[in-house]
This record gives sequence, C-alpha cells and structure tokens, in this order.
Amino acid sequence: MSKFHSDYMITMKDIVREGNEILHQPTQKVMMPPSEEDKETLTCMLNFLKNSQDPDLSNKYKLRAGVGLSANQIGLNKRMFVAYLTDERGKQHEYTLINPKIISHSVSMIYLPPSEGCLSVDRDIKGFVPRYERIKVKGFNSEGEEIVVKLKGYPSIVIQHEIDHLNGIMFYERINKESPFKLPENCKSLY
Ligand code: UDB
Ligand code: ZN
Repeated sequence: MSKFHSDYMITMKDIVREGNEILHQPTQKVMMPPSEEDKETLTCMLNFLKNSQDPDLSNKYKLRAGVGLSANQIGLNKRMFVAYLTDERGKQHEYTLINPKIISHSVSMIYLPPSEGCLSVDRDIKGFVPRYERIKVKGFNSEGEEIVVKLKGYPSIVIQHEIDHLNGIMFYERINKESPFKLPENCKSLY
C-alpha cells in the first residue's frame, strides 16, 4: 500500500527537490494495465494540481500553483505524470499520461518567457529553455487505453517539461551554459 491513496492530500513537503537522485535518472515503465495503487496515486497527483490552483487552498496549505507533476517528483520511480492547465486561448487541459513517448515533433521551437521554473527547484534560474513548438505524444490513460495527444504552444511546453522529468532531465539542463538567453535560429517566444 502506497502513501498516495486517493484521499491523501499531497503538499509541498511531499515534493522531492533537486539533488535527490530520483530526479536525475530515468524512471521505470509502468505495468499495463495500471494497478489500483497507480491509479489512486495519479488521482492524488491531479488533486494536488487542482488544489494548488485554488486560491483559498493554495494559501491555506502554502502550495505553489502547479500545472504539471511527475511521479518521481513525489519520490516514485514510475513513468507517469499529470498536467492541469489553461492554454493561451483559455481552453482547459487535463492529462494523465502513463509511459508517454514523443512520437513526432515540429522542427520549430518555442520558449516560455521569462523562463521556466519547477516545483522541485527552490531557486530562481534565468535563461531560455527551447522546446518543440508542436509534439505528438503516445501513452496510456488511467484505464490502460492507448491515447495519442497533439499539442502546441503552452501545453506542449508543460508536457515536454514533465516528459523530461521522467527521463531524469531538469529544465535548466536545456539552458545554454555560456549565454543563458541565446537561442537556436528556429526558436521564438511563446508570446
Ligand atoms: C509549475 N507553475 O507548476 F500561467 F495558474 C510552475 C511553478 C514551478 C511556478 C509552480 C506554473 O507555471 N503555474 C501557473 C502558470 C500559469 C497559470 C497558473 C499557474 N511547473 C510544473 C513543474 O515543475 N512540473 O514538474 C513548471 C512549469 C514551467 C514550464 C512548464 C512547467
Ligand atoms: Zn518540474
């Protein structure tokens, strides 16, 4: 029995911080169909994002408003994440993805100004993080059904940030070391 059953409330104390090895190594694939335990964990993770975006709850429990959360960020070595966000057009996106894989992407790239942050990083890091503008991701939902999602813009950035986590990559590893605000030719601002 894991700690993250559906009515457990994840708070910032559950979030693993940079330096912990689980964030810096690739996660393990999840067995299909997902176990009841894995499904409950995903529900719990999604509730964290929803709670963190609720002004009263986020203030009461001191939660940072989160848009994505990967299992290794709560200390679990599992290839799965959740995302809950509103895009540039005001459309709400909710994803629960298990064993995700980017199956195709655009050549064009974008970055989120002024920079990305991370629930697992407590310092301010400056610099641009180039991401693919469009991605097509294959994975499985909580029911164990195969799904393919096509994303562009902000949702695409969030999902690439989470897939990076599952591969043990932190956003700041994608910032140009010599000049943090230098960009590839094909990379434009999201806004
Ligand atoms: C975040 N949140 O959750 F435009 F309601 C960031 C943190 C690090 C600042 C908490 C965020 O961008 N929230 C947000 C933005 C809005 C409107 C709103 C809330 N993440 C997720 C993360 O660390 N996942 O591992 C960092 C994002 C930076 C770019 C993509 C993910
Ligand atoms: Zn992160």
